[in-house]
Amino acid sequence: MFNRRKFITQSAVAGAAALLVPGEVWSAPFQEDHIQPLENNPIVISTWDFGIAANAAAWEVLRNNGRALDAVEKGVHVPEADVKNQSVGYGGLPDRDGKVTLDACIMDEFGNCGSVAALQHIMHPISVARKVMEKTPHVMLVGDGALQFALEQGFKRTNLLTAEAEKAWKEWLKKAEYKPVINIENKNFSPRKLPGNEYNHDTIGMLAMDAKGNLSGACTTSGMAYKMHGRVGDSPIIGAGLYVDNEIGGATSTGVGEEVIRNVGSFLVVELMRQGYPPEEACKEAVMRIIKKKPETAKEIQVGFLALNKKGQYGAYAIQKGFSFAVCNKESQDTLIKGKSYY
Ligand code: SD4
Repeated sequence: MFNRRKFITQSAVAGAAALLVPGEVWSAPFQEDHIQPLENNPIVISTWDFGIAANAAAWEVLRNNGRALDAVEKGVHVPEADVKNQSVGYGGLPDRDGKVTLDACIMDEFGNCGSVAALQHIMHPISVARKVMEKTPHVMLVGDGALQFALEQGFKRTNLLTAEAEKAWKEWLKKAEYKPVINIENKNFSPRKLPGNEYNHDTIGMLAMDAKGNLSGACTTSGMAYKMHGRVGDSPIIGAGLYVDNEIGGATSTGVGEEVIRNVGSFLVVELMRQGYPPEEACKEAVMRIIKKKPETAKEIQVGFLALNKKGQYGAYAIQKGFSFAVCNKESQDTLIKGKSYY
C-alpha cells in the first residue's frame, strides 16, 4: 500500500515531478496533511501569458498582507479592463449576434461563492460576482437579472463592444461557422509570449494563497467567441471553471467550457488533490477524463486546468500544447511556465 504521508512529503520536495500511482486509493483521513505548515505563501497563479500582469496587481494586495479574495478580484480586473484582450471583459469578442456577454465567478476561503453569467454592459463582472456572493442570498445571477443587480449596486453601464471586436465579428459573419480554434482566440494580445505560443488566449482563472494561508479564486471571460446568444460556459459555474476548498487547494480551467462542465473539472481537480495527487497530476487526471470520454472531440479542442494546493505547490495540464500559466511569489514576480499537455 502506498504510504500517503510519505507521498505528500516527497511531493513537497519534488513538487509536480513526484511519482503518482494512478488510481491509487487511500483510506486514511487526509486533513492533517493540509492544515499546516504553509511553505510557499503568499502566492498567486493564473492562466495564460496575460496572467503576468494580472498577478502583479494581485501581488500588491498579497505582499501587503491583504486577503486572497481581494487579491484575485484586483488581479483579474487587469485583463477585464484591457481593451486589447479579446477574450475577457471590455474588448471581448461578441456572440454570434454581436453582443458581448460575460461570465465570471469568485470563491473565498469559507466556501462562499458568487457568480454572474451572460452579463452585458459591465466592465468588471468579477466584482458583480463578488457582490452576488456578499449581498444576496444567492450564488448565481444571469442575463438581465445580473445586469439589473449590477446597476442597482452602482456599476456603470458601458459599451463593451470595441470597434476591433465588431470588425472581427462582421468578418466572421461572412461564413458564420462556429468552430473554436485551439489557442487562437486572442490574436491581438501578446504582451509576452513563450516560444511556441503563437497567440495568447482565453479566460483568466486565478488562484491565490495569502500570508495567512487562506485560499481564494476568480475566473472571468467573455466566453467562446461567436457562441450562441445565451450560451454559458464553464467559467461562472462553481465546480467547473473554479473551485476552492481552503483545506485542500483550488483549481480553475480554460478552454472549451462544455467539456469542463461535463466533467465538473475544477471540483474534480480539488478532490484529486484531497486524495493526495500533486497539482499537476490532478490536472492531468481531469484532462484524461475528458480525453477518455470523447477522444475524437478532444483532438480538436483545448482544455487546460491550473491548480494550487494548500502547501503552495502548483501545477497545470492541458489537452493541447500552448497552455501557459503565470506564477508570482516571494522568489519571482513574473514567472511564466509552459504547461505540460497530452498532445
Ligand atoms: C468558455 N472556458 O466560455 C471559457 C472560455 C475559454 O477558450 O477559456 N475559451 O468556455
